Amino acid sequence: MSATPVAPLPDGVDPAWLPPSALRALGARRVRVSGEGPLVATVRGEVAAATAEHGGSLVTEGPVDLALVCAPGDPDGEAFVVRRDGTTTSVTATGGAGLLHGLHHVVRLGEAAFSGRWEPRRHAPRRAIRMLDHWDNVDVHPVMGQVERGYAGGSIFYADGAVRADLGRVAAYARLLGSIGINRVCLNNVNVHRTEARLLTDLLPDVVRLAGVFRPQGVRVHLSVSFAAPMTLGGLPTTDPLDRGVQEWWASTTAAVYAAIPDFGGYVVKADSEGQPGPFASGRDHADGANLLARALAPFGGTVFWRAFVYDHRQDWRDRSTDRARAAHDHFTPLDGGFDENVVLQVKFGPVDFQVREPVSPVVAAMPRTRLAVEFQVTQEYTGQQKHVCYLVPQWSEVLGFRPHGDGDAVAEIAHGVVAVSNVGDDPFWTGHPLAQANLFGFGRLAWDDRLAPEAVLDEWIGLTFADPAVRAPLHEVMDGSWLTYERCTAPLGVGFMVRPGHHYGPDVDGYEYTQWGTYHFADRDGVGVDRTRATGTGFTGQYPAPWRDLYESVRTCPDELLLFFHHVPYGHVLRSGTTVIQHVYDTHFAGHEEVARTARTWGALRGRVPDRTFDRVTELLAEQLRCATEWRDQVNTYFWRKSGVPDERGRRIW
Ligand code: GCV
Repeated sequence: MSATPVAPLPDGVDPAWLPPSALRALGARRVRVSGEGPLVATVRGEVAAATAEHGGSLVTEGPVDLALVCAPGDPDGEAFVVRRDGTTTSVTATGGAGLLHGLHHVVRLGEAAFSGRWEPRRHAPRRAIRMLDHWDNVDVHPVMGQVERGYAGGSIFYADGAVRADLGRVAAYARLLGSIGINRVCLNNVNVHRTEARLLTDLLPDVVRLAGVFRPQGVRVHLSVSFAAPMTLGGLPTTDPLDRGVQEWWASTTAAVYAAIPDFGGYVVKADSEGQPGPFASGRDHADGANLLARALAPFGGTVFWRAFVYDHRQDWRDRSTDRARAAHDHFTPLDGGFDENVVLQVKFGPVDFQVREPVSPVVAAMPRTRLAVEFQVTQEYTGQQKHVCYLVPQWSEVLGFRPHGDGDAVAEIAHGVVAVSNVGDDPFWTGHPLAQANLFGFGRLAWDDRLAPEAVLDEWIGLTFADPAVRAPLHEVMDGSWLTYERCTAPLGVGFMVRPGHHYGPDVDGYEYTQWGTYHFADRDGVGVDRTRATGTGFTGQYPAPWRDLYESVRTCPDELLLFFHHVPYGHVLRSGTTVIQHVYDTHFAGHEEVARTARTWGALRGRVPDRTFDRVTELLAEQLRCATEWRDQVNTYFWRKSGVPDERGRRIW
């Protein structure tokens, strides 16, 4: 009966949502764990540690309060059944992963798992692919740092130009991921630089070590690979996906990976995007490119995650016919049906780039013969960079619940997987902002079951993370609405960006207006917004099926929050809410600022109720958030007042 000891938390590292107190209810019980296998050993290790801490016992016979049973059946099963008979709670699963998920279900329930009577209930993930991508570099990149768009310090995987010798921190991270049901992790940046490309070949032994740390938590590892690898690593004269030599190179390289890591998950590829190499160089399309890798992976059960983030990043701002929002649909929908079974097309949730508000990507509804994964950003590139409180689960929940055909399946039902860019680094709090841990937790929970309410997910996170029940209500006040507050503070009505080019932090209304990146707002003295209609604009609305193609097309039916994404309107245009666009800009920016100030006051009352260092870190960051909200308010309001000449009807101060 083997037990894998719980990885000790390295000194000074925050326990996130698994402090010892989170396992108190379970740890105070008599518990039996039945079954064998590496993940059952993980469960047994968890129970041994919790019972040692809280006075319960791990027993092999006699009556128990909790029976965790791995029964014969599908060993890869992730589902579990939880029931209560008399005074015994039991979790039954056929696979070690299912048992681990069941254990953490009991942990989340706390005392409620051991009281009352309830019907047996089966829990199963709503989708098999629940993945986190790390944009970590082995080396420190001169512009992007070690973790591209990382706001929590350096990489937990790499230091000093190599995989870390001590993977204790990674083991603690794997435990956190296992507890929320994440089952795949990609270990390196999709922008694959020279050293990182070698993770596939001569640095593979280090990837083997990382895979060994994730495995006991049911997490398979993946690598981002460069499409140019046959040339850069293999010395071949071409990367052409139809070239026999290239195919053989990928086949033999992949076979070597699987010889070392039999449960390797597969590849992630950013091709022909923002300077990354791809099949276009050989005159081939993205199905040719993706299938090349898919065929190398197929004999081993591997998957290629092929990103749909392909657009012209060298656009001329004068050119009004090119619309970045159209790009993924234009490139990929003609290829529907042409991808192999083990290709997953990874589509950013919106058509542009992880903005605080975007419509759902039209690609999701347009490729019924392709396996799709929807990609989110847990890392807060455009949503406050983990300096600001921004609980993003409501945004993801809204996206997953969106029905592209009006009725019929929601995004959550269409997508085979959900993927997100991780927000973790070597910061003692993991995520820089301690409250950003809730986004990581929430992503896992929503990936498992998109029907969970964001407030309920937050409630779980608060209950596990903080021992004092009195913090629950104030934390909901601080976090529940923080995404909408962030939206009010920043670019209005879905128009996006208005951030400083490069680092993407803080306001800069015209920052991207005359750049090559295709992200414009077109504000002039009369109005603002991007005309993406079929009638007079770029025709992007036509990429949606009914009813959205028509609802978005008309200013009368377009949802307010997306109005400027789809339309260029005069400042005096009256929104469905009854207010004018210009007044909405003023009102939301004043309101957003006040909400941040209120958040800071609510948080201030938590001194002594949360750990001091958490309190201090959040307090410090809220001061920065308020400074930033002031800057956003004053710059955006002043910009639009100067452009439009329309004063605030409430006479508030604009500069
Ligand atoms: C990894 C945005 C980010 C880039 C990122 C890219 C992507 O453009 O700013 O840093 O590159 O998305 O998703 O590939």
